[in-house]
Amino acid sequence: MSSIRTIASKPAAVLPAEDLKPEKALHVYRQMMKIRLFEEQVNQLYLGAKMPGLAHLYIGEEGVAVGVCEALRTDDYITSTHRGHGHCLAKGASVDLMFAELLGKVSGYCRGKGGSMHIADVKSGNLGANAIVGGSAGIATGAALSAQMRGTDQVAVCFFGEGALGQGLLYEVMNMASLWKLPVIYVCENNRYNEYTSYTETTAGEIRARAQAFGLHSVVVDGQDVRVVYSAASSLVERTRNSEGPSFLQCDTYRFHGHHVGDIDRSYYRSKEEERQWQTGHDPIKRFGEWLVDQTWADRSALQRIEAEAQAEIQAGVNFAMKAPFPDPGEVGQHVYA
Ligand SMILES: Cc1ncc(C[n+]2csc(CCOP(=O)(O)OP(=O)(O)O)c2C)c(N)n1
Repeated sequence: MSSIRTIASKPAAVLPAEDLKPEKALHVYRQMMKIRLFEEQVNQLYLGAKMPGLAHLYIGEEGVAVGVCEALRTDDYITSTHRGHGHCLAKGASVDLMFAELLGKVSGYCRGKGGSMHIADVKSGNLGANAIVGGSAGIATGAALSAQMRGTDQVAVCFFGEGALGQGLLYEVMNMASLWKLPVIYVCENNRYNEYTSYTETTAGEIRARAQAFGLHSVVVDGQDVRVVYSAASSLVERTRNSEGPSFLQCDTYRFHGHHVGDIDRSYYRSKEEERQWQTGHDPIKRFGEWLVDQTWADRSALQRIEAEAQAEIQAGVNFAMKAPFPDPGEVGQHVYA
Protein backbone atom coordinates (compact mmCIF):
# COMPACT_ATOMS: atom_id res chain seq x y z
CA MET A 1 0.00 0.00 0.00
CA SER A 2 1.52 3.31 -0.96
CA SER A 3 0.43 6.16 1.30
CA ILE A 4 2.10 8.63 -1.00
CA ARG A 5 0.00 7.78 -4.02
CA THR A 6 -3.19 8.56 -2.15
CA ILE A 7 -2.02 12.05 -1.29
CA ALA A 8 -0.44 12.77 -4.63
CA SER A 9 -3.65 11.84 -6.43
CA LYS A 10 -5.71 14.25 -4.35
CA PRO A 11 -6.06 17.60 -6.03
CA ALA A 12 -5.13 20.52 -3.81
CA ALA A 13 -8.37 22.30 -3.16
CA VAL A 14 -6.76 25.74 -3.23
CA LEU A 15 -4.19 27.54 -5.30
CA PRO A 16 -0.63 27.85 -4.00
CA ALA A 17 -0.16 30.77 -1.67
CA GLU A 18 0.42 33.75 -3.87
CA ASP A 19 0.49 36.04 -0.86
CA LEU A 20 3.46 34.35 0.85
CA LYS A 21 6.01 37.14 0.52
CA PRO A 22 9.78 36.55 0.96
CA GLU A 23 10.02 37.83 4.54
CA LYS A 24 7.03 35.81 5.68
CA ALA A 25 8.28 32.76 3.78
CA LEU A 26 11.62 32.83 5.59
CA HIS A 27 9.78 33.17 8.90
CA VAL A 28 7.69 30.11 7.97
CA TYR A 29 10.88 28.17 7.24
CA ARG A 30 12.38 29.28 10.57
CA GLN A 31 9.27 28.20 12.48
CA MET A 32 9.23 24.76 10.88
CA MET A 33 12.94 24.32 11.53
CA LYS A 34 12.52 25.39 15.16
CA ILE A 35 9.83 22.76 15.68
CA ARG A 36 11.96 20.07 14.02
CA LEU A 37 15.01 20.84 16.16
CA PHE A 38 12.91 21.20 19.31
CA GLU A 39 11.47 17.74 18.75
CA GLU A 40 14.86 16.19 18.03
CA GLN A 41 16.07 17.64 21.33
CA VAL A 42 13.02 16.24 23.12
CA ASN A 43 13.93 12.80 21.81
CA GLN A 44 17.48 13.25 23.15
CA LEU A 45 16.14 14.28 26.56
CA TYR A 46 14.01 11.15 26.63
CA LEU A 47 16.86 8.88 25.51
CA GLY A 48 19.14 10.47 28.13
CA ALA A 49 16.51 9.79 30.85
CA LYS A 50 16.32 13.53 31.58
CA MET A 51 12.62 13.91 30.83
CA PRO A 52 9.94 12.29 32.99
CA GLY A 53 7.25 10.48 31.02
CA LEU A 54 6.80 10.28 27.27
CA ALA A 55 6.36 12.67 24.38
CA HIS A 56 4.65 12.34 21.00
CA LEU A 57 6.90 13.83 18.35
CA TYR A 58 5.47 16.06 15.62
CA ILE A 59 8.42 15.59 13.24
CA GLY A 60 7.14 15.34 9.66
CA GLU A 61 3.94 17.29 10.37
CA GLU A 62 5.46 20.77 10.82
CA GLY A 63 3.85 22.18 7.68
CA VAL A 64 0.39 21.78 9.20
CA ALA A 65 0.90 23.67 12.47
CA VAL A 66 2.98 26.42 10.86
CA GLY A 67 0.79 26.78 7.76
CA VAL A 68 -2.33 27.15 9.90
CA CYS A 69 -0.91 29.29 12.73
CA GLU A 70 0.72 31.72 10.31
CA ALA A 71 -2.78 32.48 9.02
CA LEU A 72 -3.92 33.42 12.55
CA ARG A 73 -3.53 36.49 14.76
CA THR A 74 -2.08 36.26 18.26
CA ASP A 75 -5.54 36.86 19.76
CA ASP A 76 -7.05 33.97 17.80
CA TYR A 77 -7.37 30.70 19.72
CA ILE A 78 -6.04 27.24 19.18
CA THR A 79 -6.57 23.99 21.03
CA SER A 80 -4.12 21.16 20.67
CA THR A 81 -3.53 17.45 21.22
CA HIS A 82 -1.18 14.94 22.87
CA ARG A 83 1.11 15.64 19.84
CA GLY A 84 1.06 19.34 20.61
CA HIS A 85 4.58 20.83 20.76
CA GLY A 86 4.40 21.96 17.12
CA HIS A 87 1.06 23.72 17.64
CA CYS A 88 2.32 25.52 20.76
CA LEU A 89 5.54 26.73 19.11
CA ALA A 90 3.80 27.70 15.88
CA LYS A 91 1.31 29.83 17.86
CA GLY A 92 4.12 31.64 19.65
CA ALA A 93 5.17 29.68 22.73
CA SER A 94 8.75 30.21 23.84
CA VAL A 95 11.23 27.36 23.64
CA ASP A 96 12.67 27.81 27.15
CA LEU A 97 9.31 27.69 28.94
CA MET A 98 8.29 24.69 26.82
CA PHE A 99 11.43 22.74 27.76
CA ALA A 100 11.01 23.72 31.41
CA GLU A 101 7.46 22.33 31.34
CA LEU A 102 8.61 19.09 29.74
CA LEU A 103 11.24 18.65 32.43
CA GLY A 104 8.71 19.30 35.21
CA LYS A 105 10.32 22.57 36.28
CA VAL A 106 8.56 25.41 38.08
CA SER A 107 9.41 27.90 35.31
CA GLY A 108 7.42 25.87 32.78
CA TYR A 109 4.13 26.97 31.25
CA CYS A 110 2.11 25.03 33.83
CA ARG A 111 4.63 25.23 36.68
CA GLY A 112 5.90 21.81 35.66
CA LYS A 113 2.61 20.07 36.43
CA GLY A 114 1.34 19.63 32.90
CA GLY A 115 4.27 18.14 31.04
CA SER A 116 4.40 17.43 27.34
CA MET A 117 0.70 16.77 26.83
CA HIS A 118 -0.84 19.67 28.75
CA ILE A 119 0.89 22.82 27.66
CA ALA A 120 -1.29 25.92 27.64
CA ASP A 121 -0.19 29.49 26.90
CA VAL A 122 -3.11 31.86 27.08
CA LYS A 123 -0.96 34.87 26.11
CA SER A 124 -0.35 33.40 22.66
CA GLY A 125 -3.95 32.22 22.32
CA ASN A 126 -3.17 28.58 23.06
CA LEU A 127 -6.00 27.26 25.24
CA GLY A 128 -4.16 24.02 25.82
CA ALA A 129 -3.02 20.69 24.60
CA ASN A 130 -5.20 17.79 25.64
CA ALA A 131 -4.31 14.15 26.17
CA ILE A 132 -7.91 13.05 25.70
CA VAL A 133 -8.30 12.23 22.02
CA GLY A 134 -10.87 14.70 20.63
CA GLY A 135 -11.14 16.36 24.04
CA SER A 136 -10.24 19.83 22.87
CA ALA A 137 -13.05 20.02 20.30
CA GLY A 138 -15.47 21.21 22.97
CA ILE A 139 -12.99 23.79 24.26
CA ALA A 140 -12.33 25.26 20.79
CA THR A 141 -16.03 25.39 20.01
CA GLY A 142 -16.72 27.03 23.37
CA ALA A 143 -14.02 29.62 22.64
CA ALA A 144 -15.67 30.32 19.29
CA LEU A 145 -19.05 30.75 21.00
CA SER A 146 -17.44 33.14 23.47
CA ALA A 147 -15.89 35.21 20.64
CA GLN A 148 -19.26 35.38 18.90
CA MET A 149 -21.09 36.42 22.08
CA ARG A 150 -18.49 39.09 22.86
CA GLY A 151 -18.80 40.42 19.31
CA THR A 152 -15.11 40.06 18.45
CA ASP A 153 -13.81 38.77 15.14
CA GLN A 154 -11.52 36.17 16.77
CA VAL A 155 -11.26 32.71 15.27
CA ALA A 156 -10.77 29.41 17.10
CA VAL A 157 -8.84 26.54 15.53
CA CYS A 158 -9.18 23.00 16.82
CA PHE A 159 -6.28 20.71 15.88
CA PHE A 160 -6.94 16.99 16.17
CA GLY A 161 -5.68 13.72 14.71
CA GLU A 162 -7.88 11.53 12.54
CA GLY A 163 -8.23 9.21 15.56
CA ALA A 164 -10.58 11.82 17.05
CA LEU A 165 -13.04 11.06 14.24
CA GLY A 166 -14.16 8.16 16.45
CA GLN A 167 -15.21 10.52 19.25
CA GLY A 168 -18.85 11.57 19.56
CA LEU A 169 -17.98 14.98 21.01
CA LEU A 170 -16.58 16.10 17.67
CA TYR A 171 -19.93 15.49 15.95
CA GLU A 172 -21.92 17.20 18.71
CA VAL A 173 -19.82 20.35 18.44
CA MET A 174 -19.66 20.41 14.62
CA ASN A 175 -23.45 20.24 14.62
CA MET A 176 -23.71 23.08 17.15
CA ALA A 177 -21.06 25.17 15.36
CA SER A 178 -22.91 24.83 12.08
CA LEU A 179 -26.31 25.72 13.55
CA TRP A 180 -24.93 28.75 15.36
CA LYS A 181 -22.42 29.76 12.64
CA LEU A 182 -19.57 29.75 15.13
CA PRO A 183 -16.13 31.10 14.12
CA VAL A 184 -14.28 27.79 14.43
CA ILE A 185 -12.07 25.81 12.07
CA TYR A 186 -11.62 22.09 12.70
CA VAL A 187 -8.18 21.01 11.48
CA CYS A 188 -7.89 17.25 11.06
CA GLU A 189 -4.25 16.13 10.87
CA ASN A 190 -4.55 12.86 9.04
CA ASN A 191 -1.17 11.24 9.68
CA ARG A 192 -2.68 7.88 8.71
CA TYR A 193 -2.25 6.10 12.07
CA ASN A 194 -4.34 6.04 15.23
CA GLU A 195 -1.57 4.92 17.56
CA TYR A 196 -0.58 1.55 16.04
CA THR A 197 -3.55 1.08 13.73
CA SER A 198 -3.95 2.33 10.19
CA TYR A 199 -6.83 4.78 9.95
CA THR A 200 -8.18 2.71 7.07
CA GLU A 201 -9.11 0.06 9.65
CA THR A 202 -10.97 2.51 11.88
CA THR A 203 -12.45 5.14 9.61
CA ALA A 204 -15.24 4.31 7.18
CA GLY A 205 -15.95 6.50 4.18
CA GLU A 206 -14.38 9.81 3.28
CA ILE A 207 -13.18 11.91 6.20
CA ARG A 208 -14.41 15.22 4.91
CA ALA A 209 -17.87 13.79 4.20
CA ARG A 210 -18.37 13.61 7.94
CA ALA A 211 -17.98 17.38 8.27
CA GLN A 212 -19.97 18.03 5.10
CA ALA A 213 -22.87 16.12 6.65
CA PHE A 214 -23.18 18.99 9.14
CA GLY A 215 -22.95 21.59 6.41
CA LEU A 216 -19.36 22.59 7.15
CA HIS A 217 -17.31 24.05 4.34
CA SER A 218 -14.62 21.37 3.89
CA VAL A 219 -11.22 21.38 2.22
CA VAL A 220 -8.57 18.66 1.81
CA VAL A 221 -4.91 19.58 1.30
CA ASP A 222 -1.46 18.02 1.14
CA GLY A 223 -0.16 18.77 4.64
CA GLN A 224 3.44 18.27 3.50
CA ASP A 225 3.22 21.45 1.44
CA VAL A 226 3.23 24.37 3.87
CA ARG A 227 2.35 26.83 1.10
CA VAL A 228 -0.86 25.01 0.32
CA VAL A 229 -1.75 24.65 4.00
CA TYR A 230 -1.12 28.37 4.56
CA SER A 231 -3.17 29.33 1.54
CA ALA A 232 -6.09 27.11 2.52
CA ALA A 233 -5.98 28.25 6.14
CA SER A 234 -5.83 31.92 5.11
CA SER A 235 -8.96 31.65 3.01
CA LEU A 236 -10.79 29.70 5.73
CA VAL A 237 -9.80 32.27 8.35
CA GLU A 238 -11.04 35.05 6.11
CA ARG A 239 -14.44 33.45 5.60
CA THR A 240 -14.65 32.71 9.32
CA ARG A 241 -13.95 36.34 10.23
CA ASN A 242 -16.65 37.33 7.74
CA SER A 243 -19.14 35.32 9.84
CA GLU A 244 -19.58 32.71 7.11
CA GLY A 245 -19.59 29.90 9.66
CA PRO A 246 -17.37 26.99 10.67
CA SER A 247 -15.16 24.98 8.37
CA PHE A 248 -13.13 21.79 8.25
CA LEU A 249 -9.57 21.49 6.94
CA GLN A 250 -8.17 18.01 6.38
CA CYS A 251 -4.38 18.01 6.10
CA ASP A 252 -2.90 14.74 4.86
CA THR A 253 0.42 14.20 6.57
CA TYR A 254 2.71 11.62 8.19
CA ARG A 255 4.60 11.34 11.47
CA PHE A 256 8.18 10.38 10.74
CA HIS A 257 8.78 8.85 14.20
CA GLY A 258 6.82 6.45 16.37
CA HIS A 259 3.51 7.17 18.05
CA HIS A 260 5.59 8.28 21.06
CA VAL A 261 9.31 8.37 21.77
CA GLY A 262 9.26 4.82 23.13
CA ASP A 263 7.62 3.36 20.01
CA ILE A 264 10.82 2.07 18.45
CA ASP A 265 9.88 -1.19 16.71
CA ARG A 266 7.08 -0.22 14.34
CA SER A 267 7.44 -2.97 11.76
CA TYR A 268 4.25 -4.75 12.92
CA TYR A 269 2.08 -1.84 11.84
CA ARG A 270 4.02 -0.02 9.12
CA SER A 271 7.05 -0.83 7.02
CA LYS A 272 10.47 0.79 7.10
CA GLU A 273 10.15 1.29 3.35
CA GLU A 274 6.96 3.33 3.80
CA GLU A 275 8.68 5.49 6.43
CA ARG A 276 11.72 5.95 4.23
CA GLN A 277 9.58 7.10 1.31
CA TRP A 278 7.86 9.73 3.41
CA GLN A 279 11.02 10.90 5.13
CA THR A 280 12.98 11.27 1.90
CA GLY A 281 10.25 12.23 -0.56
CA HIS A 282 7.76 14.19 1.54
CA ASP A 283 9.71 16.18 4.08
CA PRO A 284 7.85 19.51 4.43
CA ILE A 285 10.96 21.44 5.48
CA LYS A 286 13.18 20.12 2.71
CA ARG A 287 10.44 20.69 0.18
CA PHE A 288 9.82 24.27 1.26
CA GLY A 289 13.57 24.98 1.47
CA GLU A 290 13.99 23.81 -2.12
CA TRP A 291 11.13 26.03 -3.21
CA LEU A 292 12.73 29.03 -1.46
CA VAL A 293 15.99 28.36 -3.29
CA ASP A 294 14.15 27.97 -6.62
CA GLN A 295 12.45 31.31 -6.03
CA THR A 296 15.89 32.81 -5.23
CA TRP A 297 14.37 34.06 -1.98
CA ALA A 298 17.17 32.28 -0.11
CA ASP A 299 20.34 30.43 -1.00
CA ARG A 300 21.55 27.32 0.78
CA SER A 301 23.82 29.25 3.12
CA ALA A 302 20.90 31.44 4.23
CA LEU A 303 18.91 28.31 5.05
CA GLN A 304 21.87 26.90 6.98
CA ARG A 305 22.12 30.16 8.91
CA ILE A 306 18.45 29.92 9.88
CA GLU A 307 19.01 26.36 11.04
CA ALA A 308 22.05 27.37 13.11
CA GLU A 309 20.11 30.22 14.74
CA ALA A 310 17.22 27.90 15.55
CA GLN A 311 19.68 25.36 16.97
CA ALA A 312 21.21 28.03 19.21
CA GLU A 313 17.75 28.97 20.49
CA ILE A 314 16.99 25.31 21.25
CA GLN A 315 20.29 24.86 23.08
CA ALA A 316 19.71 27.99 25.16
CA GLY A 317 16.19 26.77 25.97
CA VAL A 318 17.42 23.37 27.18
CA ASN A 319 20.15 24.96 29.27
CA PHE A 320 17.57 27.25 30.88
CA ALA A 321 15.26 24.33 31.63
CA MET A 322 18.00 22.08 33.00
CA LYS A 323 19.06 24.76 35.48
CA ALA A 324 15.50 25.72 36.51
CA PRO A 325 14.25 24.45 39.91
CA PHE A 326 11.50 21.90 40.46
CA PRO A 327 8.29 23.20 42.07
CA ASP A 328 8.08 23.15 45.84
CA PRO A 329 6.47 19.84 46.91
CA GLY A 330 4.07 21.91 49.03
CA GLU A 331 2.29 23.17 45.93
CA VAL A 332 1.38 19.73 44.63
CA GLY A 333 -2.32 20.34 45.24
CA GLN A 334 -2.38 23.87 43.84
CA HIS A 335 -3.69 24.75 40.35
CA VAL A 336 -5.07 21.23 39.96
CA TYR A 337 -8.73 20.81 39.03
CA ALA A 338 -10.79 17.65 38.81
C1 LIG B 1 -10.45 9.27 24.63
C2 LIG B 1 -9.13 8.59 24.46
N1 LIG B 1 -9.08 7.32 24.01
C3 LIG B 1 -7.89 6.68 23.84
C4 LIG B 1 -6.73 7.35 24.14
C5 LIG B 1 -5.38 6.65 23.92
N2 LIG B 1 -4.72 7.25 22.75
C6 LIG B 1 -3.76 8.16 22.89
S1 LIG B 1 -3.22 8.73 21.40
C7 LIG B 1 -4.27 7.73 20.56
C8 LIG B 1 -4.31 7.72 19.06
C9 LIG B 1 -4.59 9.06 18.52
O1 LIG B 1 -4.53 9.04 17.13
P1 LIG B 1 -4.80 10.36 16.35
O2 LIG B 1 -5.97 11.07 16.95
O3 LIG B 1 -4.90 10.02 14.91
O4 LIG B 1 -3.54 11.26 16.65
P2 LIG B 1 -2.00 10.97 16.33
O5 LIG B 1 -1.45 10.25 17.52
O6 LIG B 1 -1.95 10.17 15.09
O7 LIG B 1 -1.40 12.33 16.17
C10 LIG B 1 -5.03 6.97 21.43
C11 LIG B 1 -6.05 6.00 21.01
C12 LIG B 1 -6.82 8.66 24.63
N3 LIG B 1 -5.72 9.37 24.94
N4 LIG B 1 -8.01 9.28 24.76
